[in-house]
Amino acid sequence: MNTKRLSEKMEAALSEQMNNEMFNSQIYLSYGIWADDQGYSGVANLLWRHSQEERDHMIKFMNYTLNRGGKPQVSAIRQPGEEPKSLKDCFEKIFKYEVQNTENIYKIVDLAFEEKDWASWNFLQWFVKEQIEEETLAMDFLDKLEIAGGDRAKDESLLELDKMFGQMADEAELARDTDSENP
Ligand code: OFO
Repeated sequence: MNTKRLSEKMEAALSEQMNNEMFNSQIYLSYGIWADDQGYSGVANLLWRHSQEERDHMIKFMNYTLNRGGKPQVSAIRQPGEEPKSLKDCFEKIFKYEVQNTENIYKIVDLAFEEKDWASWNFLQWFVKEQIEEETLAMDFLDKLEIAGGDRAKDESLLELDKMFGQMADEAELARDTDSENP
C-alpha cells in the first residue's frame, strides 16, 4: 500500500530545500572561520551558532519529508563562494543569501498552494516566519555597522561591535510580538 502523502514534485522540492539549508550552514561555518581568522571572535561565535541553526532547519525538512512518507535525498554540498572582504561585506553577503533562501521557501509555498497540500503549506509557514527573523537580524547588523562607520569604521569601533555581536540574541524581535507598551 502506498502511504506517501506528498506529490513527487513536492518530495523533490522539500529534498532540495533540505540540501539548501545544509549549504547555508556551510556558509555560516566558513564565514565564521573567516571572522575568527580576522580577529573577530565575537562575530565568529555568532556565525557558528547560526551555522548550527541552519543545520536544525535541514533536520526539520528531513523529518517532515519522512513523516509524510517521502524519502529525502542528500546531495553534494557546493563550496561557499568567495570569502568576505570586510565585516560589512560579510553581512551584506549573508543578507543576500537569506533573501535567496526566502525566495526558495516561497517557491515551495507556491507549490503547496497549487497542489492544495495544506499539510506542507502549514509546515512551511514556520519557515516563512523564520526568514522574516533572519532577514531582520542581518539588516540589524548592517545598520549597526553603518552607524560605526561602515567600511571606514575605526578598529576600536569594530572591536566594540565584535563584542556586542558575540553577545547578541540569536532571534530578532518580530513586529507581531510588539504592542504599544513594548514597541
Ligand atoms: Fe534556514 O534560515 Fe537562514 O537561511
